[in-house]
Amino acid sequence: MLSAEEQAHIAQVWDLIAGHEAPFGAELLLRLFTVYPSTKLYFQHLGAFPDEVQLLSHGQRMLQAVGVAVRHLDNLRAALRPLADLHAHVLRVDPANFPLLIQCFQVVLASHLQGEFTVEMQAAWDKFLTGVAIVLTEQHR
Ligand code: HNI
Repeated sequence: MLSAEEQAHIAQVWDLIAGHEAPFGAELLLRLFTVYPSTKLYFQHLGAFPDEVQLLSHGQRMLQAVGVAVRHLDNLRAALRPLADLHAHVLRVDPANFPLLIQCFQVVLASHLQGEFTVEMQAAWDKFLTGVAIVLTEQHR
């Protein structure tokens, strides 16, 4: 459960991302694939080195889903149900990958927002993204 203050931190940071989902998402994926190459296993259909167009396109879809989550903080499970089914049953993404993505997400935020990205904002985003990851992985077997 997120406090009112945590919700405000999430909304404040999201306001800076909204409208720029594609470039933020592409940078996130580039960091994820570069820092943790094992994550590329799930994206083999994109080839060994996904190009900018692929990164922008998938990055945008991923960040748009984060935007949906931001708008449904009180009801993440219902809002993300189709995506949870996809990741757990179809893509079968190992839950161990999610903390790697969360770490890269925070680095993207910190590198863009610099001093504006306070420790309280990082704590709120960590909690929020962990909540999203729990929903996307809890059906994994
Ligand atoms: Ni994820 C597809 C959102 C974590 C591997 N993923 C999607 C789609 C969205 C999405 C949206 C597109 C769905 C569709 O087309 O209907 N993924 C998210 C979110 C997170 C996340 C919000 C975490 C916050 N995904 C991960 C992780 C991995 C991952 C950690 C693996 C390392 N996702 C995939 C793969 C696909 C995917 C693989 C399919 C890609 C494709 O090209 O079809």
